[in-house]
Amino acid sequence: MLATCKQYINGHWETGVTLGESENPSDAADPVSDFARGDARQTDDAVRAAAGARRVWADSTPQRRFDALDFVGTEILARKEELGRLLAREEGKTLPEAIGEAARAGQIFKFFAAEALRIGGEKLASVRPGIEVDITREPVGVVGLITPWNFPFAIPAWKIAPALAYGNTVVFKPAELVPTCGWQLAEIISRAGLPAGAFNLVMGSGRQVGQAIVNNPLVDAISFTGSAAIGCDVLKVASERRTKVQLEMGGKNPLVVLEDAPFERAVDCAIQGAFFSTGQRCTASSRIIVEAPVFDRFVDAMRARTASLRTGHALASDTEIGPVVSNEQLAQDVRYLQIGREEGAQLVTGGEVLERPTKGHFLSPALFIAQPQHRVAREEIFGPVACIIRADDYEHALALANDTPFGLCAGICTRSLERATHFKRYAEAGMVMVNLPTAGVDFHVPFGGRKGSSFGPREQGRYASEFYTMVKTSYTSA
Ligand code: TXE
Repeated sequence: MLATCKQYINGHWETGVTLGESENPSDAADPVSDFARGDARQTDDAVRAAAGARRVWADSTPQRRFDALDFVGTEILARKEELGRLLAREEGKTLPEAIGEAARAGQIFKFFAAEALRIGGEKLASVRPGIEVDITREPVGVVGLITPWNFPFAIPAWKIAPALAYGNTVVFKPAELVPTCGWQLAEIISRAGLPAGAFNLVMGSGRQVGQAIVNNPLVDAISFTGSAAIGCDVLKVASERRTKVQLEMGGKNPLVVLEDAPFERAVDCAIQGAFFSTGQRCTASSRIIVEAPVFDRFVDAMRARTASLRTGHALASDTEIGPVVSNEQLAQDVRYLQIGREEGAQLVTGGEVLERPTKGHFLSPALFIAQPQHRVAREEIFGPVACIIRADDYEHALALANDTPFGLCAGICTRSLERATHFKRYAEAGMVMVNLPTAGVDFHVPFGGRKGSSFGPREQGRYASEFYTMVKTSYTSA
């Protein structure tokens, strides 16, 4: 049975201008939903509704915001198994990963429910006599939230929850590949007691709906996660209009493995970081940089572990690696496998398109030995494809780790406190992991990168207030 998913505009469920069908990447015979695809006009309606609700939501009490967000978090946590199943069907991550992500979304709403109670300010004495200075934080206004397909609950949650907690109104556009998850989240939020227009869901193509959010002058801030190319387009329009903007755009994250690393743990970190969630994570460890003395042994261990990973239907209990999200993404992965071979990277194992009992986009995890200049070692592939690169020593490994246009996350496996401390200091990334996979972060601390990976204030944790609020300085003379 297909769920029919409508848009949510100004407190009403609305059909779109066309109907789309959301597919199950594990099984073409099991479509997930029919969903309403909106257009620019409907997006403008949603933005106007959000603008109309600005004042009432900005003036709402912290208690009201807490209650709404806490309601959403509580329901998501109570339904995490069911929501995880939907996520696994629509996006293709394995069921345990999907349930974990649903739970994460619930935790994020809970976290920001409490943050709504903690919005504070500062009071300072003026340098002039008889004057007091107050520094307060106010909502930005209407925020446009544009999200990718790879974390269809968690990424929307970490944008929607702080937006509402800090008193903004929202126009949310999920990625076209995962509308059902976006709709499901909206359906829960629609029952949370928000005023009409405070939260709106529009669905459809990036070119129509996404672009209409970005172009609308009533939108005061845009938070985007997706590809670098679209992120740059969003930035251009936003900067012309002087709209506040926050971009998360992926990575090519290094995991450095030193000679003194706890060996099995380093292999676990590399396998987990490179291939889990089918490698479709912006924090995936796609460049595994290994010090020469352990290089051959590490390659052998990785070959054996990679080849033993079970790829299959996201809902099957023995699956470790789910399908690639779509045919287009599979084609991109296969194209990069071809590019890797043509440029002389050595395929160690995997990279085969697999047949399974159901018709899905299955690719066995692929491991290359690559040179740093190979495209497979420089460009974000966003699939189960990783490179191992040899480093002469630690200094060389650090230089290789930093030799990338991206800067989201960087990891190191070592027993040396000195090396770990040095790496934490000199890795050119927004996040650093020591003896941990590059993927897998906490929800209560900042998330974001440097260089080509991110632009604007950090997401998540209390640092989210930098983006979702504006500072006001008031002077009072009694
Ligand atoms: O991303 P897009 P896609 C990378 C990854 C992947 C590639 C393409 O390499 O293979 O991007 O994925 C909306 N104005 N990442 O096509 O197109 C779009 O509808 C406004 C890495 O999914 O950037 C969706 O909601 N919005 C990344 C969102 O932008 C537009 C995660 C992202 O879509 C738009 C996802 C426009 N002109 C993809 N065009 C990561 N690193 O986390 C599209 N959109």
